[in-house]
Amino acid sequence: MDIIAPFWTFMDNSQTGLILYNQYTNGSVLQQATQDINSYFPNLNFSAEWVFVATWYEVAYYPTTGTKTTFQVVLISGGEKSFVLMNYGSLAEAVWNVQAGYDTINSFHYFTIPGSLSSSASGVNSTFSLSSNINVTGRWAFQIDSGPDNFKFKGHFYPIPGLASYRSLDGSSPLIYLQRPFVYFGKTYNYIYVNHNGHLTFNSPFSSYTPQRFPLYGSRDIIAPFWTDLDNRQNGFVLYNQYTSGSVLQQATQDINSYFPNLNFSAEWVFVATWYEVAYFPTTGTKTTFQAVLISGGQTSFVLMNYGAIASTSQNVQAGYDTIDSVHHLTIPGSFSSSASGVNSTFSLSSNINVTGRWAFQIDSGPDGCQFKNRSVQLGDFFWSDSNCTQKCTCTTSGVHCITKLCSFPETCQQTNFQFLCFNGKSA
Ligand SMILES: [Ca+2]
Repeated sequence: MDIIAPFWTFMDNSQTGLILYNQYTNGSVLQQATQDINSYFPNLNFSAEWVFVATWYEVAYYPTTGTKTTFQVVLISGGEKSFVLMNYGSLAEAVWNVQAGYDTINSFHYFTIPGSLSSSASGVNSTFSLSSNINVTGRWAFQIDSGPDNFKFKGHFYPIPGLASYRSLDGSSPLIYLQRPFVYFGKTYNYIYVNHNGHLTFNSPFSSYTPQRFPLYGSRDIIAPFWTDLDNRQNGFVLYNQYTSGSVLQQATQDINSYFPNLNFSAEWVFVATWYEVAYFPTTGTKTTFQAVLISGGQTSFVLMNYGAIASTSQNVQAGYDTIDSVHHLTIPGSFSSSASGVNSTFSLSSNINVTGRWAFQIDSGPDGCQFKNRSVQLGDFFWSDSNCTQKCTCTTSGVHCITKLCSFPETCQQTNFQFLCFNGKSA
C-alpha cells in the first residue's frame, strides 16, 4: 500500500475536531509552496502547480473525547516533482501508538519520523512538534516523486528493479520458475531461489549465513556473489527479475561476446538478482550492493557478478561458485580476507574481464578434471595427499601429478573437505 501518514493512530472526530481538505492551483498558497520547497530543496528551480492541504484540527483520540490534536499534511506538485510537508501543532498525549511518515508498495521507499511508536510521539514534548528535518520547528519535508537513485546505479549494473523478496533475517525468495531452462555445469535447472545471505541455489532454498570456503565438496550447486550474514529487515532490498526479450538481452549478448570472443553468443534469457543497499547482521544501517546476472543462450550459460558499494565488515565473505562434489568451483580473490569488503574491496575494484567491479564466468561446463580416489578434482586444483603434507598433488591435463613438497613455515597441514592443505594461520 502507498500511504502518507502524518499521524497514524486511533482518532475520533465524532464529538470534537474537524478533518478538512482543500486544493489549490493558483494564488498565494502556490507562491508559498514554491518558496518553501526552493528553500528546503535548493537547486531544483521548483515551481508549484498544485497544492493539496489536509488538516486534522483539534481532533480527539478515541476514547478520550475532548482531547485536541492538530496536524496537517501538504502535498505539493510541480512538473515531475512532488513533495509532502507534515506540519505539527499541539499534540495531546496519546493513549495509542503513533506512526508518522510514509510507506510505499513493498516498502521500496519509506520514511519514519523519529519518535514514532514511542512515548515522544505525542504530548507537549513531541519530537514531531519540536523537531524538524529542514530546520523549521514542527515541520517535516520530503521529496516523494522518486526514491534515492531510483534504483539507478553504476553503469556496470544490470537493471535493478524487479520483484522484492520479503524482509527477513536469513530468508529466501519463493521458488522462482525460470522462463528458460538454465544449464549449470551439465545440469539443467528450471527454478531457482534467491537467498538473502548472498547466494543463489537451485534445488532448495539455503539460509546459511556462515560462509564456507569453496570448494566445499558438498551436495549443493551454489552461485554466491557475496555469501555472508546479510539482513534486509530494516534497510535494503533483495530484488529479482528475468528477461526473454528487449534491451537487456541485447546488452547481455554484447557483453558476453566481448568477454568470451569467438563464441558467436546470442542471449535468450537473463536473470538478474540484486542485493540493493542491504545491511549486514547485526549492523543495521550499513549498505552493501551487488548483483548476480545469469545469462543463457541455450546450452551455453554465464554469470556476471557486479559489485557496487560494499560496506566494511569484519565478517568473512565467500564470493564465487561451487558445484556438487566441487567438480567445478571458483573463488573470487579477496574472499575470506579483509579485502573482501569496504572501500578497497577487491570485488568492487578489480575484475577478471577488465570491467571494474564486474566478474564474468562461463558456467555451462568446465574442462575435464582428474579423478583421485574415485573423486573428481578440478583442473588446476592442488592438495596434499597425506596428513603430514609431504606429497603435493596437482590436477593437470594429463592427470594428477604428485611431488614431494612440505608446507612452508609457518603454514600448518590441515584436513579439508578433500584431502589436506597447508594453511597459513587459521583455516576455514
Ligand atoms: Ca542474514
